[in-house]
Amino acid sequence: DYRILHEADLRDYLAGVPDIAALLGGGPASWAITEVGDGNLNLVFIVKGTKGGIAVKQALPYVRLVGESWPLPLSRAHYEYLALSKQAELAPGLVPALLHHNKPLALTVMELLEPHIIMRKGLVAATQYPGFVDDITTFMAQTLFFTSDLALSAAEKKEGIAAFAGNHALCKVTEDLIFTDPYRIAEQNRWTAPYLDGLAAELRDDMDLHVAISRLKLKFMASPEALLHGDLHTGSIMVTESQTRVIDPEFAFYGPMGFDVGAVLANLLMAYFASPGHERKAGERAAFEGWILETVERVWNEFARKFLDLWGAGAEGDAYPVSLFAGEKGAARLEAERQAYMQRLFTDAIGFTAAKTIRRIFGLAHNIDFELIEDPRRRAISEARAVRLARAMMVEAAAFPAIADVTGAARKLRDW
Ligand code: SR1
Ligand code: MG
Repeated sequence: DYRILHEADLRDYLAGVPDIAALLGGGPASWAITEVGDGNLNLVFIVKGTKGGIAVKQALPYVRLVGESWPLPLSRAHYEYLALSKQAELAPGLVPALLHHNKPLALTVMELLEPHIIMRKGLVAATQYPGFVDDITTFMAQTLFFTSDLALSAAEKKEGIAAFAGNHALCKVTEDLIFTDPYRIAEQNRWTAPYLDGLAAELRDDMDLHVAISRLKLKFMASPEALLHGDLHTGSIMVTESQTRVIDPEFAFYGPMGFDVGAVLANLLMAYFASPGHERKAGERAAFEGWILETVERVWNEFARKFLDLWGAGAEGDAYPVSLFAGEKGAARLEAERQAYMQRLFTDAIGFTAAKTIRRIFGLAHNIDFELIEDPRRRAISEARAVRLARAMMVEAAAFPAIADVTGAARKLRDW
């Protein structure tokens, strides 16, 4: 029954869904319908009636950014719906409310987030979000911990993996666009030429980097640690100064936790490196850049603290059986092991942060943090600094044992 819904079809469709029609109010003819999707994949409509508004997302059978030559399964809309349902249960209030889902139409109706904006746009405008760290770290700690073997029985965990296993076409997009194409000649790659031509060639010839990105790719493909959002960049987060809502989990699958954490860190760091290229009011630049780096540090530190608190609060997953860590000796050993686990997760997150940065500068899908810097020379300077840090984080991971080492290196590159 799938068909692409244009404005008139959508109006008729919604008129036939009593709860939604009642929520909107007035007659269908009075509803204002606008297509506002500016992402890479889908249609997004805002519908406003006399009483209320909704957001409607419909998957297209192809990649919107490229066109019909690149087909993409509609099933991603259902995986997104499943992931949003799970996230709403684990991190209530941090995702939009689900109002209606039609699997054959690959269509989901959600709460209209107003006056929220896409966080990336706010960061380009140097807006600070005081509640962001608390919200995003709660979202990540809750969704990652409670879908992992630390909290679930082996059977529950394997059922979770199976429920999302069919979303492999979306995983393949990530495997190609993040972990492979930026490091080879690929038709869809682009970068700020001619300034970054040399750096692009360096990356294609850097075998240490190729080994590092391939290890990360393997980790992404073969480590079903938890249910990931799968695309947790600042374009998948809507904010006001006091509220945060995570949207768009269509890339959800069971993968390595560090991939989601790295997505958040990478996009904050890119906002930091892009900042010198944007017009800022006097005093605003230093304040914003200071806030961004402090936010990078707090995202890791508060995520790690919340994750460890959940683990320490009597978790009953099948990994680390309580019976193996009895008594004082066991408790001390388990505590040391938890610290070691977080250190491994940090190392993963740092690698994925680097991978997520390089793909936005040399791959197909770029971000407005850099793209809105009009002067290509200034843009290239910002991008090259971000790539220098990313390359070091990927290849010399031992030089970044703590998050302060990342922000310290970012600061040095910013002033270079
Ligand atoms: C072809 S899709 C390109 C990118 O858009 C999405 O937001 C994901 O980040 C994907 O890699
Ligand atoms: Mg998206």
